[in-house]
Amino acid sequence: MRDFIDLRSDTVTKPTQKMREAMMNAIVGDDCYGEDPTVNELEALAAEKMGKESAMLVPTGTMGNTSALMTHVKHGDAVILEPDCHIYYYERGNVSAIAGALPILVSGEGGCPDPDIVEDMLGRNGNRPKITLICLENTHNRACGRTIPVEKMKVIYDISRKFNVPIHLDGARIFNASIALNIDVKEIAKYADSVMFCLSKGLGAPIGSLLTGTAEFINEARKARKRLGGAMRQAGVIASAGIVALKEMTERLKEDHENAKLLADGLAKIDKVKDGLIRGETNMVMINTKIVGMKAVDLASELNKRNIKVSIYGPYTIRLVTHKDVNRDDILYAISAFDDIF
Ligand code: TLP
Repeated sequence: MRDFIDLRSDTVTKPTQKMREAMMNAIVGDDCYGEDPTVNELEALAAEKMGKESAMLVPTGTMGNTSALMTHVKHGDAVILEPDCHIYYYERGNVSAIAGALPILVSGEGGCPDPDIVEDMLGRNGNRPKITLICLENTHNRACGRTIPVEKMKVIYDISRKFNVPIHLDGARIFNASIALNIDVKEIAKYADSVMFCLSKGLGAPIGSLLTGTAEFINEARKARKRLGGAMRQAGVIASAGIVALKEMTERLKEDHENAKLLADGLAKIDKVKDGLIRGETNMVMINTKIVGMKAVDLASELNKRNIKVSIYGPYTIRLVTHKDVNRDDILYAISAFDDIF
């Protein structure tokens, strides 16, 4: 019997040998005194990559987003969010419970809030809870890893400038977006005031995300991180793997995208599956299992019997994510497993 193929998420990726060696040899200091040279190096590299002044290492993407929310908004303010975005859907109510803000949900095509509605909401800011932040997500997880084209980000950015409201980008997978859109990450990041991105997903690092923005913003965000208990000490052990991730693992994401395409193309050839197939441009494939005639949990269980793990994304949705620890061969096997089930 072959080993399990884990397509639940790119978060399951294990650190590379080079990351493990970097972690073992990392030069460290107390980061709360700003004295960890490896953290400082990673933060400088991250800021430079995003085209921002400054960056802050946090253990998780959720803490990066939460620190950003706490820094951008005051209690009683309102935040525009797309209803399926990670901050609203998964982060346990941090926008209200921690940042004290009222979520204003704005849907739109491909996981991007509709610009016309955003403009309308901001135009009526006088007699409603004051909207002081717009959140975007690129790539968008629950929209099957879809990218938001930069032209669309620019439209929302221009609206935000008109009303003087900042944008926070959950760019957990911004490098996937940059590869798929074939542009530098800076070209995406420039349409947001703050950007969070993760090292621990497709880039393969074991731990770590970065929040980037102006120096003033990041100085404030460091206080939020402290309140959340995320100010670490010899965090260079984590940062060292992150440096390897940023320097060496971004370009290879195109392999993950090719494998997702291979998977989707293979599934599209299976009659019962093809109509339920949801495709993105990056490393995710979803299946609407209702169309396929099954509950998500039942399809996941059939796949599990064939040593394939997938995520259940709703009663009738499963998600499959490609990443560095699955190869072409694994994908071909996964297609054959679907073939076997149907
Ligand atoms: N996403 C995870 C799960 O939480 C769903 C996954 O498997 O995809 N923003 C986005 C867009 C994310 O997809 C995630 C994690 C996060 C933020 C949070 O990152 P962590 O897990 O590091 O807190």
